[in-house]
Amino acid sequence: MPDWIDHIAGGDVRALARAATTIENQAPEAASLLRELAPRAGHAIVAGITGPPGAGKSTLVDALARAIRRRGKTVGILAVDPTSRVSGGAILGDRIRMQDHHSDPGVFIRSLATRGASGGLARATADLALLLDAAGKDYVLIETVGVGQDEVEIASVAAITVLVLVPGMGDDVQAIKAGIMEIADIFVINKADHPGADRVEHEIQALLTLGTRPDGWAPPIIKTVATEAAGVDRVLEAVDDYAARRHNAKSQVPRPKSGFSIDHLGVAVKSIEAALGFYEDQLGMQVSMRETVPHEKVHVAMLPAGGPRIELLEPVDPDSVIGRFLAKRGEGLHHVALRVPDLAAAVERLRAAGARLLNDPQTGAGGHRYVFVHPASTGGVLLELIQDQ
Ligand SMILES: Nc1nc2c(ncn2[C@@H]2O[C@H](COP(=O)(O)OP(=O)(O)O)[C@@H](O)[C@H]2O)c(=O)[nH]1
Ligand SMILES: [Mg+2]
Repeated sequence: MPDWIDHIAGGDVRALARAATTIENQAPEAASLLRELAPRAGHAIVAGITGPPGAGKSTLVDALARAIRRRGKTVGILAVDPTSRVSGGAILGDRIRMQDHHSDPGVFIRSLATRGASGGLARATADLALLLDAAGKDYVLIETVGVGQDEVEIASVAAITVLVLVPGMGDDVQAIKAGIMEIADIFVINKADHPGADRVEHEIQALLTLGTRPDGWAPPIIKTVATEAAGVDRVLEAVDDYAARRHNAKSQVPRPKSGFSIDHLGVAVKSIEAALGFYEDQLGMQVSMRETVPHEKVHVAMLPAGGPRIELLEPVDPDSVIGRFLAKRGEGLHHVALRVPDLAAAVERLRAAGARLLNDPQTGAGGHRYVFVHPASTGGVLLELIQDQ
């Protein structure tokens, strides 16, 4: 196993292909493989490219891959088609089109089609994205057909969602699944060589004026002709911009500059997919972000709820903080995260009063300083204190 991991991380294409098959087939060694890979992931820019069939997603992904390679970066591509339940024909088409990348070790391509439940496909997509990330790919592009809830789920595996629309859809834009519209970080109007691109643009603009996003990001609308790679560099730049912004500002919600505020409620669950069956499907909330935090061995899904968020936490490994919590206490509220105006002062006061701090203030992945306070000191709930910025 350690050899295999080294080969994967070292960019060995055959080791990577074998690992992808192992994960896709949920072979017995898949779980331990993912466990070993998780700490190496977290560097790739993971973007979902979604939209209706025939919009030009594959063509765009192909052009993006070329643009990425021209910049000397590497890319993994996952073509996920939940609609090809029977024929798998669309996927085959993608394979053929992308064949000329095959001699390039800097491009890795996998197609996935539905085998069982949609949750299973989303899980497999997430796991393969983690693999490609851990294998050192600079970008992971996930192509999915965007027509229903399954696809929203798959798209939400990605940190960035690019929604591809085409002219002639003007009237349909309103009708497009609201869920998909809402998760779009970047709008692409492909086939801009066809008449009607301006009209779709206006429709999207009109929708965007209906509200502002809590993170302040104004989704750009970019016209492309993917077959000629026109506008594709702008799409890649927008992806980079959004990735950089997310990286710099993990805390996306504007908050009062003084006083305390709830940042999130951490809920430990056995399966994020299963929990989203409630929060998304039944309740109608929308995941804003999903990621895996390798050093904490946890999958995270964020559900915005006004300013604060509900943070679903699924262990990557039973031998982890959340894994152990589940074993001991079962599913439920794991912690409350509170933003404080002055973390250093709060820590000083708490220490002086004899409160049990679980760590010295440290800096998290998003650059924020935080400390955990033991439930014994807080009235029974694990409390995370985060320095408000
Ligand atoms: N005219 C025109 N055709 C395009 C453009 N992009 C893709 N196509 C064509 O549209 C068809 C569907 O493209 P494809 O990438 O397979 O769409 P997907 O189903 O969204 O992956 C193919 O015949 C492409 O050559 C474009 O910008 N302009
Ligand atoms: Mg396609």
